Amino acid sequence: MAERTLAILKPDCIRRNLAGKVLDNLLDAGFKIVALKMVKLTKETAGEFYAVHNERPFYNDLLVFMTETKVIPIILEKQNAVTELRKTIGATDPAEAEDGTIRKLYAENKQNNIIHASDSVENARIEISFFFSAKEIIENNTL
Ligand code: 3AN
Repeated sequence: MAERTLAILKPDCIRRNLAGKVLDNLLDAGFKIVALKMVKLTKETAGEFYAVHNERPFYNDLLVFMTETKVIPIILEKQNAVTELRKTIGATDPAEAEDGTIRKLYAENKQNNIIHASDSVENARIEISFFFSAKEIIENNTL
């Protein structure tokens, strides 16, 4: 089975009506969508998701931002999906992102950077089960 990773289309992506363009970009890059939904994070759930950053100066602003609108978590599948998705989205700071990456194309700044992607295979597994139950992950994409 190809590797899986988790992406989240963030509130700036939703608010600016860029979800379709970003999904197109991901599909063009060869990712398969395994599962996708739209959910509203609360301060508590966003805080749990970003717990590793809870000492950082931007933590509170990040929680406010991530709870502004619903977000779209997506399980993506591809060979080397974790590394490939990080390459496809580009650096955290869009000013440093490579040309053609999603963040270079659409992100405004380090906070409003359109999309989240898991940073390791282990975190991908944890983040996938944070958002999706086994029942929501359809194994046969031809169904
Ligand atoms: P990435 O999303 O590229 O993995 P992380 O995990 O370092 O980046 O940061 C998580 C999120 O926190 C980022 N996507 C961004 O929204 C926010 N963030 C990271 N660094 C900063 C910063 N210096 N100022 C404001 N927000 C930040």
